[in-house]
Amino acid sequence: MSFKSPFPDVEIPNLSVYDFLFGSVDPAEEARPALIDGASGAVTTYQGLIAQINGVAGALAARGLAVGEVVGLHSPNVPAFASVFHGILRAGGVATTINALYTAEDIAKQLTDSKAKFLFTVSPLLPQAKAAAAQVGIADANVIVLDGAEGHPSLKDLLTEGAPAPEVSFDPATQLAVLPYSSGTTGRPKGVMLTHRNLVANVCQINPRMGISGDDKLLAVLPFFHIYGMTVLLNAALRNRAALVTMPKFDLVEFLKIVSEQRCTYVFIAPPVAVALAKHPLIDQYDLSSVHSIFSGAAPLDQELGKAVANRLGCRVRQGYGMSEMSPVSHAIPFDRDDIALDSVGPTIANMECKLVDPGTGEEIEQPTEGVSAPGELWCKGPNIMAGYLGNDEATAETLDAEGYLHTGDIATVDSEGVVTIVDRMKELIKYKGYQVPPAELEALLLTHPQIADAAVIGVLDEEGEEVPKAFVVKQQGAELDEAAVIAFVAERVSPHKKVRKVEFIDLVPKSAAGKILRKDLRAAEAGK
Ligand code: 4UU
Repeated sequence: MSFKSPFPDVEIPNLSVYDFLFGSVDPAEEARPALIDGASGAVTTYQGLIAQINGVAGALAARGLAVGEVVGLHSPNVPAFASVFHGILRAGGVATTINALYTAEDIAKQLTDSKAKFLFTVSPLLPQAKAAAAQVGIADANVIVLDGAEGHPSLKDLLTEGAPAPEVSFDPATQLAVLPYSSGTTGRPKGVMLTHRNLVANVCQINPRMGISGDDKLLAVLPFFHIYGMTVLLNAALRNRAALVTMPKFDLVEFLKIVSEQRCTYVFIAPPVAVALAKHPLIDQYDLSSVHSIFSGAAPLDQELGKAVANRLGCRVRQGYGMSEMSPVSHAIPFDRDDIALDSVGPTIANMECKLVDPGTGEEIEQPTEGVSAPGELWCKGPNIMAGYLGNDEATAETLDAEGYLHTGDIATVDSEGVVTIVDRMKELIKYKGYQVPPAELEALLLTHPQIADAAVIGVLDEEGEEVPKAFVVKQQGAELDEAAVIAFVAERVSPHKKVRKVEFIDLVPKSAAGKILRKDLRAAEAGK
């Protein structure tokens, strides 16, 4: 038996993301701040944001963007991100958001795979963006630099053209809105096909649980390019007419300064920030009394750590769980429930049902009538589940079953009340500070080293309890190679979050008869150390 959300179903309107978020903005809401640049304090009102969204949509349509065509968006969190993101969707385009830490190689791969026609970036990231665009044949005139750069149109150029937003018509239930990249349960990053309906649904599903209101000022330091920031910040916050205070990257002092100066009320984080909030002496030097809630997701939150943050800041702490393939949220501790353990991810959100399946036997694990169930792989079904992976039917079939359940690759338990706790991850994926690190990519790179005969990469916990990528390396015979050399070799070739941070030399990578790396053996050996 599957277990259903304990909450009643919510209605999901059949609207495009733009119509859902901005179709009903009333005159009183137009003057409210939608985005505040954390560094400068510059405000974009809802009216200003809507005008910019339509301006971007018009400029893209005038340049020939057709419904269903893909646009790359490669930028850290700045207010203009929202105008461009929603402008692309408003024009019927599909936004493929690109990690701001990516190398030119990573960017080129995503642009090629998604067949992007245009690329938006910012001047500090232009060298890698330009190299990638050149590699895939996107002309300079179609590489738009938000803050301007010689030889490229800027956002201002697009907006001053004054082209009207196009009249587009599409079915929100099937029309793709975004293509974030995720490695899913195995292999390289793949385009996750999320429709307008998927995104609208997830906002409707989480809205009653997260308690974001028009009076809130949310700190937007979690990247908008990642699905967590995209849905919870760019979509849910704007739907509720809250204000988003943007920060392009995490820096503790800057973070504390902005929260206290802007009087932020609701702060969305990944667990590494919780560590700083619980322990760092600097925290006491800032007035953080405006914060009523901290919400953590993207990696496991420790219960004691969560409690320490709540006590120190005198605020609510909540945890949610999600996955790009689920738009992303499937579980969240409701804002109005103080009694749910902080190391759980709460009950299943509305309109969803789940199963726990024993990965060894394939048998379903029953929800207990009292206590906690045995662990099993979490499968989820609902209107927020992706349409599939772009151009990869095989990966889609491995992840989405015939009944519509998404196999998350995470191991969880459920209790009699329906509260789910994530206890392990069976898939390959490594999370470094909440960012995805696909081990397959690092293994392929390690194999290009002339002195490496074979390699496997898994996630291990470092001294602070944070997950980091560790490489198990088999040297070529007679090779002179040490840990530092392997770390440096990878670091020179990948974006910073994908660096290998630990290395162990072994004689043989454990593999199945079919040649698949037996990561679980490496993980078991690691756990026994
Ligand atoms: C243990 O990380 C995400 C989405 C995170 C998210 C978003 C909105 C969390 C709460 C929320 O409200 O997506 P991906 O695709 O980058 O990574 C998905 C994987 C999961 O399969 C799981 O392994 O990240 C891990 N993960 C978590 N693990 C995500 N959240 C959690 C969590 N505890 N709370």
